[in-house]
Amino acid sequence: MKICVIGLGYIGLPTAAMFANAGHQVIGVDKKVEVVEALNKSQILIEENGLADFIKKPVESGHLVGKTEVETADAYIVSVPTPITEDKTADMRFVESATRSIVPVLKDGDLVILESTSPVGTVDTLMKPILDEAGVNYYLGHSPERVIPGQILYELVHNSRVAGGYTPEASHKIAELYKSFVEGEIYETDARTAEMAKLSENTFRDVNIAFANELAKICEQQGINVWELINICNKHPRVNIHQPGPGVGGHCIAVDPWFIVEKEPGLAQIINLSRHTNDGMPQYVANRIEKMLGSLNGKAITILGTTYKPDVDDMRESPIIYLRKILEDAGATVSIHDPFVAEKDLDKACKDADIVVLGVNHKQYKDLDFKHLASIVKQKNFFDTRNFCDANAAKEAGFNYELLGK
Ligand code: SAJ
Repeated sequence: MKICVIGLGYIGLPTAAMFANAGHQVIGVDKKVEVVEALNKSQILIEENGLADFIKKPVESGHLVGKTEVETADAYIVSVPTPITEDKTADMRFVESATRSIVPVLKDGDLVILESTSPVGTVDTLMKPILDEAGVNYYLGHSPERVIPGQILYELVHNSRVAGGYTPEASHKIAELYKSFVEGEIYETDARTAEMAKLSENTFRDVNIAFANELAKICEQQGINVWELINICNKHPRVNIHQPGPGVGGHCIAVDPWFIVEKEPGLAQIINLSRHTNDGMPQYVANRIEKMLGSLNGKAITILGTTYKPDVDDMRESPIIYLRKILEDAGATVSIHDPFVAEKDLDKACKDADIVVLGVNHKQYKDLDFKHLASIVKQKNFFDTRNFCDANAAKEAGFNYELLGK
């Protein structure tokens, strides 16, 4: 088939490459000229394991071509961002404009699939009325991506997938198309269920993390180590408590629950509270740091890691950005070390620090040389928000080591 993938970001580009490697003719469309030009030179501007190599073959064989405009195809896949606005509602402008760009080229029998995570009703109340303007018979539905950054190429193939059609025929056509590369189960349902399924999966994780964060606070008051507690609870065959931390980042889990709250604010109460709990964690961490230092004003604070999670270069909605702002607003000087996106020289970042804070559990921080660190910093204070560093090594080197949730 000829497939037009609209939006060449973290999801669109790997998906386009998957279809192209499976033998389809794929046009990857992005309005950013630099993204398209890079693709046509077999280059990528984002970091994702294996992706740089994965696009080479289809680009060289002509199966994957980058363009800035949508062109006629048999299937259109919309994978554009659905960011959140200031008032915590979905900004659907990109989905709307991508959908409009399909109208002039849409013909009988074509398939249009929304991949972007969207509020319930996007397919039937936003996309369908626009596409109907073409006056042709087409198939429409939602097949949300469920892949985790860092393992996108593996999960695109092996995860199960939802094919949520506006009609059962559309669900079936969507399922057939993804069978080109998906080895997991493809579950056919309607579009609204598919939209809600995607939001519910990420919300489950957000609520679970909020629970873990609440336990962390309770454990601190009750003289319990939350990490040990969760480890013990998770040995129960039906318990799976997630990990506490300095907050929830990324463009998915920190955003998607709001799309449910937006539709049903009166009903989505646990969901709403969980979002606020997780968003409150940077402030909570800042308070712990303040307790360790006596005050924040005039202090030099080094944070290790600033991406939204370990071993990726993605900073979207990272709680560390908020933590930094809170600390700076209180008069501290903050320096950030991150092997992926910030200062890469650890000595330089930690020199003369009053406290070093582990913000992200990047692999590089697993074996921190605390003895060496002790010779660089001004005060030997260390705060671990992830239960990741070697507490004994830190203490042996003379650090006052404290842990979130203990
Ligand atoms: N986090 C915790 N505690 C945990 C797990 C995560 O604090 O126990 C934090 C992380 O540090 C990070 C944030 O949550 O800041 C989100 O990270 P993540 O690894 O949980 O998830 P994402 O945002 O990278 O990817 C999620 C995945 N969803 C689920 O696992 C249900 C992925 O499968 C989705 O495809 C993706 O959202 C998406 O695009 O929606």
